[in-house]
Amino acid sequence: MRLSRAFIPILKETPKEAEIVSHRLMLRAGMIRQQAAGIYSWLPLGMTVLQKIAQIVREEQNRAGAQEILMPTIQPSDLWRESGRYDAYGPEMLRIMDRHEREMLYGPTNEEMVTDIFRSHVRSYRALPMNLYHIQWKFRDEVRPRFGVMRGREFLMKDAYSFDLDQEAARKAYQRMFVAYLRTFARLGLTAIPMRADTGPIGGDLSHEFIILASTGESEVFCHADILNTPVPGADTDFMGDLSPIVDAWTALYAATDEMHDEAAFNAIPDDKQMTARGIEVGHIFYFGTKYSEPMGAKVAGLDGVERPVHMGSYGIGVSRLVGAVIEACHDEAGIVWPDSIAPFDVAIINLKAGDPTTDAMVERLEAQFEAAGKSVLVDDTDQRPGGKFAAMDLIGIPWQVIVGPRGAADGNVEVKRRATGARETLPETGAFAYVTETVTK
Ligand code: 5CA
Repeated sequence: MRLSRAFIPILKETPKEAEIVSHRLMLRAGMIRQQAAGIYSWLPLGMTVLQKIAQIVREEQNRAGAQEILMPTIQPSDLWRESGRYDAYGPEMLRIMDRHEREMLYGPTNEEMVTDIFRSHVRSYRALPMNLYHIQWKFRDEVRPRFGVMRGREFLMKDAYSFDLDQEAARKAYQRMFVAYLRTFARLGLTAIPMRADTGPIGGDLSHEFIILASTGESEVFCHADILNTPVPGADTDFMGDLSPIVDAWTALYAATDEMHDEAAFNAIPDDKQMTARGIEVGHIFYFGTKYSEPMGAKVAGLDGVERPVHMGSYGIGVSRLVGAVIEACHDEAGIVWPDSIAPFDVAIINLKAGDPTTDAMVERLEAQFEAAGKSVLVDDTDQRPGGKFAAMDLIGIPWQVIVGPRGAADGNVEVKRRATGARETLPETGAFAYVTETVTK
């Protein structure tokens, strides 16, 4: 992609309405545009990152045995009357009347709808365990949408729903998602800590929030400092095997959000290991048993032929919130520092003298070499001053910059800069590709 053709509307000034760094940087880098309070358009750079995050979430859900579906954003109110949540949900729910005066709503979550799908098609324990997920827009009419995409009204969520015969099997389903979440957030370059959490309007009595630590986080959290050293499970994890050792290792040490905080338990931690911090909730998992299956009649026959309400859990990840959360965790004074796994481009090639036959030819060779290896490349072919080019590339945070200037090009050299560390190397043109690709972690 050529920067001269790319739609990346970079802002020179710092937008005044943005209170936190991720919101400021997303606006300055031209990733999003606000259309109404808490409602955003995603411009090309933002859209690419959003899709990359969604893809990692999807791969880890599939690895854990969940199956992808797509439910609509608009739901009929009848389902929510069956569960009793239509009135209980209150003004956060956006209620819509269609032309036949049927009450509809823009889904804030999908427990009712997925329970309806399940009850219409599944009758026997033989179909279990089952986990269905989708990645779909939600609407919650938040009292105070703020911090850009971090607390929006319309936002993209991955929500998965597990179905099991009994509580014991449902606990295993919960563990599978717990472990999938640890892997997902690690692949996004984040350390997310599972913390005992309140269940709110979703219900149930077992729940963990996955929290990343950031000074701008909305929740106050408390944990044992050593929890940050717990190992993340590998790609070879057997999700149908016993995951208790992994879950136990992550839950043995104290970690709780303020709603679940137990002062006495926290004080029992040695003083130098007591950690109080602010955090961003990037995921939330729930086990709620038969809360929806019982009133909605979602039953399965067990081995004994007797029908019982199915045991359920639900598992959310804030996909659009994660774009902001990653920036909160990965930035410096100059701008965003994308983790390699979700960067909008893998490599930026900066032509310091666009129009010069030597630099142009070198840029084209490098671009072809990276693209042939499946790397996405943004070529800065504009005629801006070098200072402006460097500032723009630092702002949008592409992990590698390959700088092609007329002097270096005359000697066959380029400069390679790692955005995260600022480290620069002068290399022969033929060495740049190997240097970058051998350091990129996918
Ligand atoms: N049905 C359950 C699990 S699927 C559920 O809705 N859980 S939730 O309410 O905790 O939301 C799941 C995740 O969505 C949260 O952890 C958070 O990361 C994200 N989220 C929730 N509200 C917002 C919002 N207003 N803006 C952006 N992301 C949000």
